[in-house]
Amino acid sequence: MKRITLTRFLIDEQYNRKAVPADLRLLIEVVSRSIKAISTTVGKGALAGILGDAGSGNIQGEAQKKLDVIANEILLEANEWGGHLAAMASEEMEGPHAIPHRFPKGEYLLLFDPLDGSSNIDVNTSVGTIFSVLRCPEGVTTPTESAFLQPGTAQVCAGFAVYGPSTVLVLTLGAGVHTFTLDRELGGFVLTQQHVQIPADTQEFAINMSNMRHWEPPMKRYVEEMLAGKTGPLGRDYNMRWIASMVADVFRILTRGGIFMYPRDNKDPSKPGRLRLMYEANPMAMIIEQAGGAASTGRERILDIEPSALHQRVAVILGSKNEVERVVSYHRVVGE
Ligand code: AFP
Repeated sequence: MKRITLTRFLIDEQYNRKAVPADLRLLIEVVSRSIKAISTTVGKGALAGILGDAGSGNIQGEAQKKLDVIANEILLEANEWGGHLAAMASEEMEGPHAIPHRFPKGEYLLLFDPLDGSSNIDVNTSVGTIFSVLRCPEGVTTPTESAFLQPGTAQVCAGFAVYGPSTVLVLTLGAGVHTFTLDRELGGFVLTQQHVQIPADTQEFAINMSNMRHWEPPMKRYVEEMLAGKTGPLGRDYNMRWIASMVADVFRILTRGGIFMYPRDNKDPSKPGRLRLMYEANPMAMIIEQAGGAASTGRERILDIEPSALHQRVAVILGSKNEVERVVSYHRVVGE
């Protein structure tokens, strides 16, 4: 395949397909440069004295890793001066980050989980960055939290990076899912897959089984049926993978199919799930649907959820369409 850089791809989308306005193209280029910087930093590991806890906590009440804070800073500093953003929001910050008055503002809102899977960073397992782009509501010059509270269907762009054996950027602008691999010699992203399609069926599931006793009946039923294998009601054997980095599990599903589940559990009734809607579930749901998959809470399409808070959590069941639809059907069974 002729080597097409991310820049070339985006310019083609802008001029030939009219799929991406210039400001959005610039925003994506800046985010991709931030991802390169995070990839380089993550790659240094113990050599840079950046592993371990930062000694601080985030809005979620979780201990921050040094790299959580570093990745967040990289994204803020790279994106605040370019003139294409009205504000930013991050898993690592309580409220929106306003664009300093000395810089020009734009029409987009950028949301991100700067380092997803950070509990894996100290054990050298793949981590990543997840981002989502919304339009700032008309007439809003100083976006507060409410400006961000738009359903996932309002996203104009979604993407994530996996910092694995190679660094891969997965991107959708609403017309398919494409992947770009970082060429460290070139210093840029090169198109490696266009119009990714997820197989509708799968024999591979991803879930943290240690929570099984806390799940609701429909989830217990589904996992027990998969564990029953060929002689069970689903009539086939299943394999299991759980990397505990959503970016790595989702990238595998984009590559070979599968179903990823972080369901609602009764461990903490105040939390309807572990994953955050605005900067984890929504961007991943847009990507999965654009690749022909499905993404649900079990009871509703994730992209249709009307958000009520920037850091709200949600149950996530996403991946191969036919398997997700089976799980959703189990949640419709009365009394389950
Ligand atoms: P961290 O960023 O705190 O490591 O959480 C990662 C994550 O949000 C998501 O990437 C994983 O799929 C999920 O949590 C793993 O959760 P468990 O540690 O409960 O398996």
